[in-house]
Amino acid sequence: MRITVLAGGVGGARFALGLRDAAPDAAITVVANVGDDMWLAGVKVCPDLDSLMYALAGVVDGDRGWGRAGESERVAGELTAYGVGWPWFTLGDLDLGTHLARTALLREGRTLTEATAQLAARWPLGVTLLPVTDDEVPTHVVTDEGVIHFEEWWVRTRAQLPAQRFVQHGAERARISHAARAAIADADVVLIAPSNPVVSIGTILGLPGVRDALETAAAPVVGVAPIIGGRALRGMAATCLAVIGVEADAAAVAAHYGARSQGGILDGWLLAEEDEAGLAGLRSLGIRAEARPLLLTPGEPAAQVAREALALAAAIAG
Ligand code: FO1
Repeated sequence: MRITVLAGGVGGARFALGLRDAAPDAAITVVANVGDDMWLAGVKVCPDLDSLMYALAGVVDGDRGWGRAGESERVAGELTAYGVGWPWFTLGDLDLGTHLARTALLREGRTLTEATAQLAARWPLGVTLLPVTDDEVPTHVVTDEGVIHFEEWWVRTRAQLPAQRFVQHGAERARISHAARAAIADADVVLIAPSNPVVSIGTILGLPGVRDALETAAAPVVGVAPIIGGRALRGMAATCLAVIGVEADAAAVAAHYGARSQGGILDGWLLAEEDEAGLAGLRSLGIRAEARPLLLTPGEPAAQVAREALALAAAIAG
């Protein structure tokens, strides 16, 4: 069975690990957000691709969900001393190895897709990891103090600087990659991971060609709520949802993604039992919604969430 997952970084990684456990014989492709990507201190940093790669490789810093376990920060200290890069955005020594390797491959003319494949080949990830596009489409945040890169808003201000809107810089000239489009078109199941619905999933959907690929996909498209009981699973989904005027609610996110029969992207949606009040409304929108335990505690719970998503997809396909 071919499964394609649209995912961001930290939340997406937990779901991808559960899916790999739940469907060990499936051909899984993870299509990752690239809106957090940036050039920093001369190297190309891809936070979501790296969180997914490190988590699937079993080498991620488990407490933070990003960067490498057992990391050191000797080079970062030198960069800060030279006034290069962002002192508040820590590039660990091992992590810099990834960024240097990626930068070298890109400078040799490889696409981000090709560079990602070479980096990922170092470990037995058990899935294919793809950027959603080979184009550079950084997410910028329009704030009261000017336009800044998403990572500056997210990390330096902890998303506390009031944001007026998010802008996918250069999206109009970008396109979904051939590999990502094929991964959606050829899938037996397409899953939307419980990643940030605005700056991870939203920025994937905002790339030209992605919505079209989902609308024409033969596979059922099933999403997993990133919010349980009004609390964002990871990161600051609630803050980001407020910026775009969507309620921080599991059913509201599904309604925002929309039913595929109504021009949106979803056939099915899993929300947590504490949010089951939203089921009827989603079903009336044409989204097959079910309430299930959604906590992505590593191991069996995360695998169970993935199994439930696959079961809903099978029911829809059936
Ligand atoms: N997040 C932080 O809160 N502080 C950091 O210093 C930081 C550094 C960093 C370096 C590489 C990388 O891939 C991710 C990093 N992150 C850091 C996490 C990053 O902001 C998040 O992974 C995503 O971009 C948000 O979804």
